[in-house]
Amino acid sequence: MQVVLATHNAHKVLELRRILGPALDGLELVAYDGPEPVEDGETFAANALIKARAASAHTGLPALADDSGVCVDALGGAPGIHSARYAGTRNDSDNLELLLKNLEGVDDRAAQFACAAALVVPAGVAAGASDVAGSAESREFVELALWPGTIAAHRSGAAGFGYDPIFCPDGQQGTSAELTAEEKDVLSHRAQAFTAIMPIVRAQLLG
Ligand code: ITT
Repeated sequence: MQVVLATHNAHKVLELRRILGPALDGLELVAYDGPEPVEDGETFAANALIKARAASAHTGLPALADDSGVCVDALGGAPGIHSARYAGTRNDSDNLELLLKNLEGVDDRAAQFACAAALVVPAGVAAGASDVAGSAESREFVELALWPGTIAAHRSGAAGFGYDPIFCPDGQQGTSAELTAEEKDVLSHRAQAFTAIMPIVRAQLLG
């Protein structure tokens, strides 16, 4: 069965293909290039559902979406759901530099990456072989995961994307941009949220 991955962020696609790996057995993950909805939800979960609903409505397929960002305690949770455009445009380097600037002289560097993974199954899609007719209602599921850490004073490391060069995960030596892909894929907010939602995806779509 096909499942559309409702993101335009190539870094997320790369990470999710690696993370999901064998959990995709029997499912075909297809890219989404349809219209981007307005992300006007107030939470990661609400925005992940907005993206999954839009991709499902556009394609008629079950849709998976990711809404994520970094939440800094000393900034009241900012940039949070606004992480992708914190500095005004979708520029990872500008966003990261603005966050460093806003934390200059701040001692409390506690932060967390957050990821909401959403699944939307359109009406009529069968829940496995035993459900011949499929549900008359669409079905929606969300899993939220957090990855605690601190914000470094300077950028370090070249792997990953976004805020990785300044995010130091708790229990690790450096930033998440200094982890190998294999290490980040086990620890990250994205890995945790999608690991939690995949059994639901499989039960809903494959029975
Ligand atoms: P889609 O909405 O198309 O999925 P997006 O990049 O706009 O793509 P979000 O609104 O969820 O996605 O914003 C996520 C931002 O949070 C992303 O652009 C990064 O700046 C940051 N982010 C999320 N996960 C991250 C990670 O694993 N490492 C570093 N930064 C991350």
